Amino acid sequence: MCGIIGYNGNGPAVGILLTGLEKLEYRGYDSAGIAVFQNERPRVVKTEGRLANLREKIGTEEPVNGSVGIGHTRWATHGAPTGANAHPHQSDTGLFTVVHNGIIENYARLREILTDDGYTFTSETDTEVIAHLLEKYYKGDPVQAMVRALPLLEGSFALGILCADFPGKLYGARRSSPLIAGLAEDGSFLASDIAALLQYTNEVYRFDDGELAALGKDSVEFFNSGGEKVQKHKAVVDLSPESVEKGGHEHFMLKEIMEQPEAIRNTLLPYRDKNGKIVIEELALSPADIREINKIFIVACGSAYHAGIVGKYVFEELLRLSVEVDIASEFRYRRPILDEHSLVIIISQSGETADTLAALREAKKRGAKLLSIVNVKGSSIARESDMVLYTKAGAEIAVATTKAYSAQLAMLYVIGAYFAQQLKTVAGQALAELISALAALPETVSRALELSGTVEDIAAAYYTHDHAYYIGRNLDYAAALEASLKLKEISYIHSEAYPAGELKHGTISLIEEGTLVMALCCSSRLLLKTAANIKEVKARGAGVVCVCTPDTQADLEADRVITVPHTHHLIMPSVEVIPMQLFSYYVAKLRNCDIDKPRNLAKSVTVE
Ligand code: F1P
Repeated sequence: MCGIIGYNGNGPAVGILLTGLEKLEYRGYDSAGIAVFQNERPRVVKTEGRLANLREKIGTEEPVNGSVGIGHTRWATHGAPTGANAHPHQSDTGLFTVVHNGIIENYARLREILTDDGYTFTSETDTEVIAHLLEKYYKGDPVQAMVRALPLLEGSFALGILCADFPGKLYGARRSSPLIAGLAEDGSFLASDIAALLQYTNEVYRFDDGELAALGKDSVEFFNSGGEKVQKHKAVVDLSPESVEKGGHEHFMLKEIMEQPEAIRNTLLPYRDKNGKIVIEELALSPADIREINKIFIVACGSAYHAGIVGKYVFEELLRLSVEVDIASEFRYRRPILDEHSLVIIISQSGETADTLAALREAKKRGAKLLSIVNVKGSSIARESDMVLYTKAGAEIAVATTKAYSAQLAMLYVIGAYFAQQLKTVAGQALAELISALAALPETVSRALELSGTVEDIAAAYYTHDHAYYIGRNLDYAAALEASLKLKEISYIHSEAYPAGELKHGTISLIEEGTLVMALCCSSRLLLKTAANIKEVKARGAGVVCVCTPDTQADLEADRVITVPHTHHLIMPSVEVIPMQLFSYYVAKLRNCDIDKPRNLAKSVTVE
């Protein structure tokens, strides 16, 4: 939520800040602003709406000159997305200028105290208290002002700060929200995410929780929360500048859909040895440790949660172990029953999702074993986990995830197959079949992507609908959850996913002439059951699109059929979700939606 950029160098800051914000716009895009030191005073330009509005505003005003500045793209939490609430925010005298990502939970109380102290507020944001607090505690040293002011804040923050007394410096601080610093030939940088820095450097310093930094034109100094200097090591990020560009595609989402075979291939690659066995060197679990696990919890949010539901079906079938899947924001507050025999698997693309991180901490407190599946190296969840397995989806920019979800599924299959191998819960031949289907998955997904044209035609037939219902049983249902979320988040069509057998317990009352039902029918074991449910909705006038395999095609009474390649039944979700992602994409395109940046959403949800 919200993107932060900071620059201190010799070049013109305004262009660098705006280009950086472009790369971070996926994090929030309801308003934007910059502050640049001009004649030794920070000059602020901000406006509601997309970054394009800010560019336009800057273009019509007197040129913003200067080579030190901060910028922000916002996802509103406190106060509507207006120009007044856009960041940066300044303290009363303009001494401190601040951009913030996160939430200050005790801001109302702090605002009262600061108002009593005589400070005036010009916005409804929680952020403004930070600027005033810094001014209140300032005695000539901005780092010391941070040391005194920041512990008074409850909640989360990543901050970019300018102090008018030090026009040659830029300051940063972090608690729970992501922040990195970089040093390149052209100057020093602060950013929420490496995407904004890749064109300058791929070597970054990651702020640990509680750390502060002061950035000069060619220096980055780190301090702990007490203001003592700390030595930091640079981390090298394995991403190219091109990986955060569209590469000829109209949208990042389509590019990322097309990159799925590679994302899956790269994710699977390290884990299959030459004898066709699964090896996971990063797992600090002996066969005896694995045998001691009596329950698995999978905890995540959004699409990562949907990947977890696939994981439940896969693990229960392969391991005959009970698996609970929970939404992180529920899990963290429901006092889950965990002990040292529980394995908690945390799934997160960004590794920064606030609820998922809090769920991880809760599980840790209760003594469970912790294994995380994360896409972003060095992210908070990765750093706080006992064991981390990295998906190798590369940078994902479109807010609606596709390739990261597919990579998460691939990783869950690897874990399932590995545990089954260690626990000997699956016969050798059956396990070998699963592992070889897994090895062939990138190729199978490539073939599913060839259905793009067929799916585009079907999207053209249904894109005007206002409602859609996705149905399926077992793993088809797990895939339906993700398929339905994709449609609603990018096309704004109301969509729900139901277990096919459950529809008649209420929701079928909504089916009427022409209602769109997407039926996922890739499980041959349950085909006849789902086929009967399709008949039920057809009898009530629904238009039905079926996703099936060559073996499950017969017996389906559908208006349109999408036939995907067949693979091992446990990994069918990875294949059937492909045309569903494409369907959502083409529907959203026909409805002229902002596909990569759907309204009200943000890619990295760092608030509760
Ligand atoms: C979870 C998630 C994503 C979704 C969107 C909002 O994020 O729900 O699945 O696509 O970007 O956040 P994460 O924990 O997997 O980063």
